[in-house]
Amino acid sequence: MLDFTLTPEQAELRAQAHDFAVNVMRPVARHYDNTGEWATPVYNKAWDLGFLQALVPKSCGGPGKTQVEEALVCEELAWGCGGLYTSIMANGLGITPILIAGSDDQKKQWLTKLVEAPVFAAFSLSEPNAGSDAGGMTCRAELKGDKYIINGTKCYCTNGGYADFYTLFASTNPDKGARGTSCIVVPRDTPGLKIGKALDKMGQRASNQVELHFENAEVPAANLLGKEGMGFIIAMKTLDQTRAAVAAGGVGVARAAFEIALDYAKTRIQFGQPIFSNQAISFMLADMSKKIEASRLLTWQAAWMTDNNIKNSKQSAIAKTFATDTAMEVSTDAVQILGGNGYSRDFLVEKCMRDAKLLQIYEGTNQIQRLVIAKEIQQGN
Ligand code: COS
Repeated sequence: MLDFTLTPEQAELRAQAHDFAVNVMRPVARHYDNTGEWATPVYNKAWDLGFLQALVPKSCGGPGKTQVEEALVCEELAWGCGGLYTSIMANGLGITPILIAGSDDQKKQWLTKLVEAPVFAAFSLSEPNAGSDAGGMTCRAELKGDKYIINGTKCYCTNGGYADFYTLFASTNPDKGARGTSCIVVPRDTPGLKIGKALDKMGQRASNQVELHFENAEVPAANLLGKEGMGFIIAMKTLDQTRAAVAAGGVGVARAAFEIALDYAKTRIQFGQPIFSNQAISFMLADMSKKIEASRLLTWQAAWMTDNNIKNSKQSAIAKTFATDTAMEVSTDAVQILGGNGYSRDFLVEKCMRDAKLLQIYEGTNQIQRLVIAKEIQQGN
């Protein structure tokens, strides 16, 4: 059976997210983009509506949304503001290792926090010398008695400056490379954990990415997720699941830019007619629309596969690459269609273009996605 119809509940959820994007995000998007401040009032409201904790299962008191539902919400949030969207979406990324590998007790311990208050979790994998080569990490977690002693540096940790806890990937056995990594939940108030300076970014300036410095930071051994040595697999499985939400972000940013460009093309008069009447412009818009529709279908497919426990490494990498490349292309073309206006801060398309760029980089660069796709097709998947 193949059916693209949303259930009434899903349609309602999408409408609610769109409403939030229109009334809460858009009015302040410029402010947070200019200042880079942490948008507490926006996130509090996102929590009231259940978006911040969307993936927390019902068994832990959360909304228990599916990945398809998360994708519906994320498209609207990214339409509202690429930076604010990232902070909300990355909470799902932060908790997914716990959803995948946490025991029932660990799920209750960590995930109920997100239900009780607008709390952030942060996924911490990248290091200064281990970004795309995630298996090459050097951050070390040594088991001593009933504690892990952690030393090393992490970087680009989204929400890291404001998170209550981190799902940290560290090496528990450096001799075993990727197979020697483990995932450990680290509370923010752990002595020996220092939060570094926030990255000053080109776009998505409302989102927060920091370095984390560990100096003999001690956490209980009970915070290990799954077994020692499973960390790399947990990270890969997490990214398979969460890349659909990034793809959805690509669809949202692209749609935001497209709508402005379409409206402009229909109303901007040159040579006595709307510029849409020029095939050079209308064909650009047709291509933009084509790519957005395709991106959304790929996004839904990747999310649906996660919801149905079907391995989707290839499909989620395809969706992430296609949709975020689309966001970059569409927003760049939107700036072109608006000309000088597009380059000015009076219109949102320049912000969409800056925001789109990060989507092609985070949660695995689009070059890494192509590597994943190539490996998968080589294996006949
Ligand atoms: N699901 C389950 N297991 C997986 C997997 C997946 N999606 N992908 C890889 N694995 C397993 C492999 O099967 C292999 O297992 P064995 O040790 O039993 O053979 C192991 O993990 C290592 O896999 P592989 O050899 O493919 O690892 P590589 O070091 O070649 O790296 C890439 C693979 C490049 C895909 C990985 O390092 C990666 O995804 N990098 C990008 C990381 C990223 O997204 N960073 C952004 C952080 S979030 S902001």
